[in-house]
Amino acid sequence: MRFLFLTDTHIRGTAPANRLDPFPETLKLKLKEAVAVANELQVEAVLHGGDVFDVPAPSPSVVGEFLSIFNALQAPLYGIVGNHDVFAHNPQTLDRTMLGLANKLGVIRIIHPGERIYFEKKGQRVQVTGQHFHLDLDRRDPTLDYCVTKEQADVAIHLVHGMLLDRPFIEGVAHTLIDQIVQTEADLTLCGHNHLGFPDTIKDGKMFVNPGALVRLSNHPREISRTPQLVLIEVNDQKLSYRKMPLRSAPHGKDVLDRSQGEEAIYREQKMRQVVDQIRQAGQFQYANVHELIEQLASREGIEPAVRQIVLEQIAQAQERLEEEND
Ligand SMILES: [Mn+2]
Repeated sequence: MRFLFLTDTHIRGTAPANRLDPFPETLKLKLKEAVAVANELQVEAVLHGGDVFDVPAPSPSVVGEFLSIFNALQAPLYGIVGNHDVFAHNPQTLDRTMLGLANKLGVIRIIHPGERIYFEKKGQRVQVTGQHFHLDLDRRDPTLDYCVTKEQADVAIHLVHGMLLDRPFIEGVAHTLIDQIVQTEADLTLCGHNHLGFPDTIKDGKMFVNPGALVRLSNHPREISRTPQLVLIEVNDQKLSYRKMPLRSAPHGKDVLDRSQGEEAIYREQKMRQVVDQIRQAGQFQYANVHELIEQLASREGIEPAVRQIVLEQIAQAQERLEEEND
C-alpha cells in the first residue's frame, strides 16, 4: 500500500515579491508532477499537510485552474486545514473559504480532528488522522493535538499543520518539540506549516517527518538551497517505510529566488517585502499581527477564552468583508 504526502502548496495567482519566475506556472508543473507520480505508483491516497491555498478566498479562476489539476488524480486527496486556508487563521471559518468549497465538492476531503480514515488492502489496515491549525496549537498541551491512539489498525499516520521541531526554537515563537509527543501511537507523524522542514527523526520507533513546503515563498538562504519534495509512504507486511522524492520540475532556488541585495541586507529587506506583498494580498499580514496582539493582550490581562474567541471571530468576519469589497 502506498500513500503520497505533500504540504504547503500555497496556491495563488501571482508571484511573491522575491520570485523571478512566473510562480503560478511553476507551481502548476509541480502539482502535475505530484499527480503523475501518484497515478503511476497507484497510491491509495494523496495526503496534504495544509496551506493548500495562500489566502482563504483566491479568485475563482485561480481556484478552478489549480483544482482541475487535482481532478486528474486517480486516488482520493485528503487534507487538513492550514492557517493560510482560513480567515484570520481561524479554522471555524472553513465553510466560507475556497478550501471549504473544495471539501464540499469532494475535490479535497478534509480530515477533521478525532476522525479516523481507514484504508484496507491485502489484509493490511492503515489509519489516517489529522489535526488542523488552530489558535491554541503549540500553545496548549501538545499531546491534545499531536498524539493519537491507533485503533484496530496495523499502521497509523497522523497529519498536523503545526510548528513541530526537532530542537528548541526562538523563545516567544510557539512551537512543539518531538520529545514532548513521543507517546503518540502514530507510526508516522507528518507535519506541514514550517516551510523549511526539520531533519527526519525517529524516536521509540516512531517517525516524525516534515519534508518542507512544496513552494519557496521567501529568499531565506535555506529556501534557496533546498529542493521541494514529496514523501512516498509504503506499507508492507504491516510495517511502514518512506522515502523523499525531490521534485524534478522544481527549478534551482538560485534561479527563481532574488538575492541580488547581498546576504547581510536580505533579512531586513525580506521582512519589508513580505509586508508589502501580503498587504497586497488582502491584508493577511495585518490580520496575523492583530491576532498576535490579541493573544498577547488576552494572556497579559487574563481575558476569558470565550471573550477572546468572540473577538477573533469578529476579526475573521471583518477580513472576509474586506476581501469581498476588494473583489
Ligand atoms: Mn505554509
